[in-house]
Amino acid sequence: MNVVSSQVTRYRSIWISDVHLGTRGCQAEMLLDFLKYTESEYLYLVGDIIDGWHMKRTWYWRQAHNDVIQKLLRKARKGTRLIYIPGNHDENFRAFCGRRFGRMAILKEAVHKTATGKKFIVIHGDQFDGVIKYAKWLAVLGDGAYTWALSLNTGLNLLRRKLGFSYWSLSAYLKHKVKNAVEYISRFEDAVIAEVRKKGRDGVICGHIHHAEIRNIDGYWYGNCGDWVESCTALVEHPDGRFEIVRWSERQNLSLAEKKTCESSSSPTPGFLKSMVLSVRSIL
Ligand SMILES: [Mn+2]
Repeated sequence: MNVVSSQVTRYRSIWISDVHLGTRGCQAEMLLDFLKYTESEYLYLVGDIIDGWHMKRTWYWRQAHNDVIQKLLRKARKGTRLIYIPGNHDENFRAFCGRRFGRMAILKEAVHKTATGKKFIVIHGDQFDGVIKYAKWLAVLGDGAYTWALSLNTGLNLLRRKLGFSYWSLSAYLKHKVKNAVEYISRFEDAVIAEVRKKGRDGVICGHIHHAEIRNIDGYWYGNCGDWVESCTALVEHPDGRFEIVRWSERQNLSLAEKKTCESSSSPTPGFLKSMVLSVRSIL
């Protein structure tokens, strides 16, 4: 049945994020299938892999969730360079940033050098929630205020947590503002790109907002690897340096070797809006 995925595809690099293991919404079987039929030199886990927040409230864990972790570790043992960048839902792992476990590195932020020599920042993206929250002032106050908002976001959320409040997140905010989802996504992207520009890199790869996309923003490369709750998407780099979004559920459903390549698309379409609504509905 799975004509397309009946053989292993080799990529140079793969990025996955927002798997949310430990929640009912996690599409663990779909991810297992993806991991089974793909190989890569680099495999980046771009945050929110295990949903520690959710598990503190409700315990939900299935064999398939174990299998995902075992499969990832086995890939590392067999030679894949596994790089784990914790997100806000698995922030407990941030305490281990800078450590290495065999071939798996845990980093706060990585720089990926592409096959064509470009340098892309790899980051989860929750760092920018604060920037979006205060976006209106920041436009007025400028660059110093931007840096201030970034650190304020981290500090405020640390305090909120100590006081027993939940994290203020873009995802949760979007959930209540679905009508403005498109505008907020573009604000998120702008905030991320501002950081890339500041750091003098060529582009960025992130997750967090559960919306896979490849775009060119003001001459900078923006890639988001999506999620494994609704869309089942991964970002991949081919050996020749081409990037593509792989939509695994679509691949499974497609007959013959018809490949859906997600080209850069900046204009929101009804289909996009529908998937956005579906996606934000599922964000915890
Ligand atoms: Mn997140």
